[in-house]
Amino acid sequence: LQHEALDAIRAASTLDALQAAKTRYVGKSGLVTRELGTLGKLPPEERRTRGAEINAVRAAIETALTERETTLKREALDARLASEAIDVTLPGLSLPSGGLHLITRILDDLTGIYERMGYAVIEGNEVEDDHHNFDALNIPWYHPARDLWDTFWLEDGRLLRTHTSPMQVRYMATHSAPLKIVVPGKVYRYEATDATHESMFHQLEGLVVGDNISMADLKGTIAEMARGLFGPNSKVRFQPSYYPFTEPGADFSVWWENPRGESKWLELGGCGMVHPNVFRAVDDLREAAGRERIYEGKTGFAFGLGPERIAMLKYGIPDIRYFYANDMKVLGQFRGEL
Ligand code: FA5
Repeated sequence: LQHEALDAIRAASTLDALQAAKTRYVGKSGLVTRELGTLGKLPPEERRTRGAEINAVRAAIETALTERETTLKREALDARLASEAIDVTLPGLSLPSGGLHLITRILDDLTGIYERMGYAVIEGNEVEDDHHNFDALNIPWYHPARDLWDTFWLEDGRLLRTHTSPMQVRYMATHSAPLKIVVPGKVYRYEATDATHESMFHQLEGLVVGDNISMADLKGTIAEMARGLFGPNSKVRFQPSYYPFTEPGADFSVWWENPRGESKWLELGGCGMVHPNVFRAVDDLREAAGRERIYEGKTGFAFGLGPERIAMLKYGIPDIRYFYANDMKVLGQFRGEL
């Protein structure tokens, strides 16, 4: 019996198997325990020697059990230590790092240039109403210029702003002059996309209102922005244009030389002197809200430009749709640029 038990103990390769062997031989109703139970039936002189014999067997089995248990436990621990070992000399995994989107960087650059000229940076809402996006900007519903801004209408009659100009109206309705603000943000147009047109893009609106503000101030401001964006030798050109909310209105371009030595006039956006009808509409809104009419008789200029345009020319990006296709191969090239 002792040989059989010791063999079984040696063969136990897991703690569970060892426990089974323990139960079989020295458990409550194990084989050795049962032998002890038979002692009572023996004559007293045999009982002593037989008892001593069985106890010796039992002790040998228990010693073997304890030893085997220690060995198995140490093996399990060794295996775990080996599998969980960390090699601190291996090089670490590098995590991919994020970066600001190219357009975010251009907008940050632009607002930085204007902040240094004393402008406040304001953000507006992308869901607008007809009145602020059109009527108050001197574009009544029957005005043909509405066709210039194809619109995404919402079911409740509101719309996605087609330009950042409604913030001119919103800001003046609640703030007094003199003022200098720029408004960066997303705008939406219901148009077919192509290499130079997206249905979602960005604008930076500028508005300055005070006394005796002139077209010369506007030109000087745009020239200063161009120097900030494209360097000290950049040149600006204004061409007459039409916007219902300006009189007169103009488009402005900058002379742009890229690092490859190419140069051309790059049209950046629209601008002009704020139309008296816009000031009147703002005063109407102020009056309706119980505020003073303060804008009639003021002068001011406004401009609106597209940062995607700037990025395309500055970095030679041939298609505006690259910006929002979320292709990391494209976007990743511009991390750390500017
Ligand atoms: C406007 O939206 C006027 N609100 C700008 C303005 C403000 C004029 C204040 C006068 C005073 P326009 O529709 O031209 O104007 O758009 C201005 C600029 O936005 C364009 O010069 C161009 O750079 C950009 N832009 C216009 N449409 C798109 C388009 N579909 N995709 C990308 N950029 C566009």
